[in-house]
Amino acid sequence: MTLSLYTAATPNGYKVSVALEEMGLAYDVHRVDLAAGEQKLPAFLKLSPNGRVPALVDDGFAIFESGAILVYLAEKTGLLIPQDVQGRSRVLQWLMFQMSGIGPMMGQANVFYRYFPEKIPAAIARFQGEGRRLFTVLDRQLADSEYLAGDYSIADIANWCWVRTAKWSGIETEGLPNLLRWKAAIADRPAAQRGIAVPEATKVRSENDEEANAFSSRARKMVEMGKREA
Ligand SMILES: N[C@@H](CCC(=O)N[C@@H](CS)C(=O)NCC(=O)O)C(=O)O
Repeated sequence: MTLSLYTAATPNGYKVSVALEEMGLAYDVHRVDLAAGEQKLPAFLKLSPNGRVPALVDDGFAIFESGAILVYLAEKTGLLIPQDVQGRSRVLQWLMFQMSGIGPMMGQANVFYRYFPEKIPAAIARFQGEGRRLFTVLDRQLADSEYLAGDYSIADIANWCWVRTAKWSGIETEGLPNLLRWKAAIADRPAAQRGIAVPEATKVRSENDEEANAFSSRARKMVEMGKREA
């Protein structure tokens, strides 16, 4: 397969680069400049109709939505997903949990806590509180198993890429020992380290440094663009 990844340095983008690295697949990287609005250009909308990264193109076949991309790659390679129906279902359950819960809640926590010019305490509390609640669900699951759904899988990759950025969303991970153990174990994986360096090496952002401020202003621009689109 000839794989082209359209991505940016974001949790949803990292999910795909981490999976590609774990699977040992070769791929080209096309960086999409979100602050410049490249994700809304007609050419990109042909690959990703929602105007968001990531998108993957496999021999001319385009896939959008990071969860669907992970399933596509896992099915095509037979890696990072069990082959039996129930094992597969377990992985999909925790993948859906990330796609419908962790991602949207942490994403909105970022918007209201970091980027929105008006600070709306009730909105910040709601999204951070919901994020923390979802973290406790992961922590309970990880009390009895090393990974979320049997062996290390695309479900772990999807959740980890968001959980590792908890600080940026202002969500506490203290008091969740199983979650922290799992987070550290995945961070030690060489493929995970390579994946989060695509398209560029970043660190979990801290509040005060220059990079964080530059990132916030880019993200604010994106929020503004989103408002104009709505
Ligand atoms: N559900 C989508 C969400 C994708 C998404 O929100 N991508 C963000 C980056 S993490 C993006 O492209 N933002 C740019 C924008 O909103 O214009 C997925 O998982 O692929």
